[in-house]
Amino acid sequence: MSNTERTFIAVKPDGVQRALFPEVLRRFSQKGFKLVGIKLTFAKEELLREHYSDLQSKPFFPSLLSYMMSGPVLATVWEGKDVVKQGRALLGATNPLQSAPGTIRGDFALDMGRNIIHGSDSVESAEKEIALWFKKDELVSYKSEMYGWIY
Ligand code: RTP
Repeated sequence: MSNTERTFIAVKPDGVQRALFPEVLRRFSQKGFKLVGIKLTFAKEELLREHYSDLQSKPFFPSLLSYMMSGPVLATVWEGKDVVKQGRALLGATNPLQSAPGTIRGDFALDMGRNIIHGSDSVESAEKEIALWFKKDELVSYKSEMYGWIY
């Protein structure tokens, strides 16, 4: 794993409406990750169908789509060592009933259908999701002095 690994993290509409996005940005930044892309956007149905293509046959798929289109999403890309796995750990389990206190879902969510945040589950999904949500020129490369302290 290189220190330039990237992941896609999206604060879902409930997380934006509940003003939890500063907390998400704080947790990822303070863990040591570098923000390389960010935008507030209304997700289009076509994009969400692609993003959640593996869930299309699930009974909750239509409600998942309406939830994700119910308000703006804060789409972000983070960079750093093992960021995909570390990001999933910061999020906590998908079902808030199983997400440990101290994780984002464990601290702020009660319901699987309102679980605040999405994070890529593998390096491959991260690459696919980043390309789906961001244009290349919306991602920023820059040197962060904090890396000298963290690694
Ligand atoms: P995410 O993609 O949002 O990070 O979640 P995940 O990988 O941890 O979970 P996944 O199985 O991919 O599910 C995607 C999102 O669908 C909603 N969901 N609802 N039984 C249900 O009602 C149900 N199961 C999943 C959740 O919002 C979940 O995050």
